[in-house]
Amino acid sequence: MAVTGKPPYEEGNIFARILRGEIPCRKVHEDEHALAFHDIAPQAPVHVLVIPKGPYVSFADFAATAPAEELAGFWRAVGLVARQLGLEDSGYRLLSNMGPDGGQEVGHFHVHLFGGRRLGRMVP
Ligand code: DGP
Repeated sequence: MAVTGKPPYEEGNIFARILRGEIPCRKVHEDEHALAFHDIAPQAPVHVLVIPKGPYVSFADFAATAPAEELAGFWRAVGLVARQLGLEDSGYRLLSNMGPDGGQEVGHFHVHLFGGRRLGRMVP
């Protein structure tokens, strides 16, 4: 039988350090459930990362284990950030890399928000 359960959360990951204020970030938004800041290596004119405040390793971890209030608060913040950045009319793209095959590099769940130009087609 497959072993399931919560994957270990590494407290030293870069986004945990940003949340603790140990590393600076260019903050876009912060509330009870989420922090949003500009990506250090932007891939589009607007490239913002939105992260939950809780210790979730990945999307799978967040989706499976976060309380409903945190899930709702986080996704509401994502929408709020997009609106705040003025992207709602022109549109934008949300992306979350999950695990090794998904190309996830930082072990704290995050959503990339891209916008500011007509984005190319998604290529797997
Ligand atoms: P991912 O591959 O989905 O885990 O993306 C991680 C993103 O995090 C990547 O686009 C670069 C960004 N990043 C890495 N280190 C830092 C940092 O110290 N500050 C900021 N603002 N972004 C970072």
